[in-house]
Amino acid sequence: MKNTDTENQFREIKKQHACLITRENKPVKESNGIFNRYEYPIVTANHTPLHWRYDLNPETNPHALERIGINGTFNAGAIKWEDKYVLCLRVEGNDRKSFFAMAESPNGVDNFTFWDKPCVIPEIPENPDTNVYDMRLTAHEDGWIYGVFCTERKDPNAPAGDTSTATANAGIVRTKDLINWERLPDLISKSSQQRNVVLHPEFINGKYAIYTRPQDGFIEVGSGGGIGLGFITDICNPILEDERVINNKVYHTVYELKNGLGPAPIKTSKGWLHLAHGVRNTAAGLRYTLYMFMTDLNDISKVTYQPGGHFMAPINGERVGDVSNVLFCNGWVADEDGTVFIYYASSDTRMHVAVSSIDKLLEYVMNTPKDRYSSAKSVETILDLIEKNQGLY
Ligand code: M1P
Repeated sequence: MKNTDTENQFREIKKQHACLITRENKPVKESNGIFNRYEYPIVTANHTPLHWRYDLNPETNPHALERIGINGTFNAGAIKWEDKYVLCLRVEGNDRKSFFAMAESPNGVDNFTFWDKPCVIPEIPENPDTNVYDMRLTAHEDGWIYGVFCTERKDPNAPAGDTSTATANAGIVRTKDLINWERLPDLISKSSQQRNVVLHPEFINGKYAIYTRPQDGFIEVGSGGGIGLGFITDICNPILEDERVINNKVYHTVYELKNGLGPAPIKTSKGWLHLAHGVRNTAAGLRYTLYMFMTDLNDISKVTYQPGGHFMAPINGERVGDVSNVLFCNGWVADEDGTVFIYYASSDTRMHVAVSSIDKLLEYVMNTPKDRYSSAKSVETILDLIEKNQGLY
């Protein structure tokens, strides 16, 4: 192929990429009043920079072939940084390895552009990570921004021939500029497996408070599976103390099998707002939905409100992807005017945004009826509302 043909191909590829990443995103009309979804996913594999994927030199890539494939961009941590909405995405390559990369938007809903290079996360030399994913970003009152993520390694005790069994633990990094990351030791806890670990933004009695999700096996939760809370005296020697489950899995709810905290909670005048995922089993496999709860400002282990059922569940195209029927959220941003940008991923494939406000989320969490754990009680709850609405319909 002539160089000019290749150059034309690259020109076209660049044009399409530019169109995609600058596409305007608008809220969809349908809404339950609590939040608004947006028309398009905000970050997909196709949004990743072309210079990560293509050898852009026509001499060495005469057929303009993609050299490094990206499979998905999902489960992003989020933070407002220098007036930009910044996501720390889990980017998964075609080789199945996940890594972190930052993308920023001027308005929180579109025009997400990746930073020039993926994040370089230092490894622990004596125990390197095989796969890293799902970073939660917390701007802590100690002045650092922490990233707590899942680090996965082959289980050293897996029987010979078992190439799947893994161990998961919480890796911890911190930064002052979102570019240079300092790796701290991994979380030291009694549980053999930890995922969905999230640092609370404030000290509690002079200690770091950290939400956990202990479980017995990599897949099987066993006696674990709920959202735990524990404390760390020295973040540079992160030994988990006094871990206890504060929000448990419950039979026949949307968090029947397991649950895990999403992003770090948002402080409001009424309590700490939490967004989490709940998992239940179905004939079609696991279903991940998002739910909310609130904890007490003076006692963060005390759940004060928890609406029944899911807050968000996968709909339409969100249902389908590499791991279908999954919504997962580990990043949100609360603006000073009360707007809340909820960054959620669908089916381990792509990122979306839904927009709400602190007022609406408080109203939702404090006034949505609780799960009363039986069909008869659910009917009673509806009858109560019908009664209240007499003369209004
Ligand atoms: O595939 C769905 C999710 O499964 C895991 O979540 P959890 O630890 O709660 O089971 C994670 O691998 C997560 O990244 C993934 O989205």
